[in-house]
Amino acid sequence: MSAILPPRDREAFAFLGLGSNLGDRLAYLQQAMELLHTRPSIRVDEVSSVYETAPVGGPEQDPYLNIAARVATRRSPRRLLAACLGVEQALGRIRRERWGPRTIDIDILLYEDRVISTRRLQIPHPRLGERPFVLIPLLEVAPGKTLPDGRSLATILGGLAPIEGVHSVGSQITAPA
Ligand code: GSY
Repeated sequence: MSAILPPRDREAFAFLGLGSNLGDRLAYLQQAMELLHTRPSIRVDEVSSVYETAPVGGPEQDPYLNIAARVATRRSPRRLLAACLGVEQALGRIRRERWGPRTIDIDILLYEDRVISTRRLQIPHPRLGERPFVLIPLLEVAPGKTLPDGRSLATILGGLAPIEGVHSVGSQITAPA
């Protein structure tokens, strides 16, 4: 029946990248998934397994746990971003320094095949193609996915080999029911 709905009422699929390197990292990732799922018009559909990853950029800091998630949403990209920022705040994220340690980071990586470039929001995420800690979990929840420019995620990841500093620690986050 979705074909007869006007576009603004249809669910879109978006892919999120999440990371945590402060406190109980696993608990923050699980809570982020639960909180997003309770926000209006967001359904967390699938969650990747968890990877422990060496920090990239910023000051010396502890390793991250990273995951990716597929969400179905009736929100616009801008309203989805607002929900992600709200969950970051609820989980005590403090923006002290750029690329510094954080309880939780939630990035919109992809939103359908949309390309958006505003000061506050860039989709696809501008550093997506450079970061194995993003691409590896993302491929689990978006197998076969291509970027709006036609490049496949798998091909981009292949170009980053050899990959170091990304280790699977299993499927420890459950997708909210
Ligand atoms: O961009 C997200 C925050 N972040 C991460 C991260 O999530 N994982 C790793 N391994 N390094 C990072 N550096 C930053 S900033």
